Amino acid sequence: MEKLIITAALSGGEFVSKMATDYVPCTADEIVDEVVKCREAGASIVHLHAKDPEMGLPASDPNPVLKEYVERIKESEASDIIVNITTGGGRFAENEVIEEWMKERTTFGQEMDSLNMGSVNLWATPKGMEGIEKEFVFSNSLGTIERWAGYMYDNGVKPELEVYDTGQIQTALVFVKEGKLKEPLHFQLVMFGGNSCMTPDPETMLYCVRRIPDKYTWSVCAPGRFEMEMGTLAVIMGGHVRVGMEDNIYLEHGVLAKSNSELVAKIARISKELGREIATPDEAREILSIKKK
Ligand code: KMH
Ligand code: ZN
Repeated sequence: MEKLIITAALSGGEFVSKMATDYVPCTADEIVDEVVKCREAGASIVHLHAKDPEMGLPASDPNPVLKEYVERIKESEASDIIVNITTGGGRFAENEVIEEWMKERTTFGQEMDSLNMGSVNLWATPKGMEGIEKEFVFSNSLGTIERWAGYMYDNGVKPELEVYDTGQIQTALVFVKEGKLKEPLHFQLVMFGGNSCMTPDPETMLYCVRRIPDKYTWSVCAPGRFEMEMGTLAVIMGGHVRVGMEDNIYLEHGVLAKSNSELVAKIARISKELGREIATPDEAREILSIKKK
């Protein structure tokens, strides 16, 4: 079986701050340190959000923060890791502002960006933001998806297609036919089981995987307590896995992860025990058809 690509989603946007766990990396130093540790533990991709350095809430001016993270990572011991920057999360700014952010955000030298493939209602309440969940829609219109994919392709950035519900796989396949997405696609199945996302269970994963043509690649991210279970299933089924504090802050029941690298090491250990080796960043580039920048 193809080697396993592990993505470390270090810190997330509004959902994970110091109010949730003291261990979430928030400063540029902490982020770079975590990237190096995650690379050592087996991650070949790191997924980044811009944090404010104090509390770890979303940075109010995210692009300079993200640019600094990328530059610092390129100078670090983990300089070969594939950097994947969010184009979601923290959407509390005006639409025009967000559009400008996203256009500029594809130019920081990263090789991947998340591309959210449809709209969902907010599935949980970020700590400290109680009350917003009833009105907030995580909005990703077809026009937005098309434009943001265009910005990525213009700058040689591969979109990672975040799928929150099964129909969004179909959106991606239609976008290929319409020339708005380029093959080979790479999907990230977001299996949260909140009231607006796919349920983290084997049946749903199988349903999704059967709808993704074999020539494409896929990964699973299961925010919450099913992270390792769904990750293990993906290991067995030939998919790839994303772990990290953006999705899950616990190493095991009641035990907070002190570093993202502990979560990376756990899924790497499970995979190796099951006979599946872990991909290096260059091997991940080969599997995902990413040209090194
Ligand atoms: N927060 C995750 C469930 C993004 O950053 O664009 C999905 C995600 C999306 O990582
Ligand atoms: Zn994210």
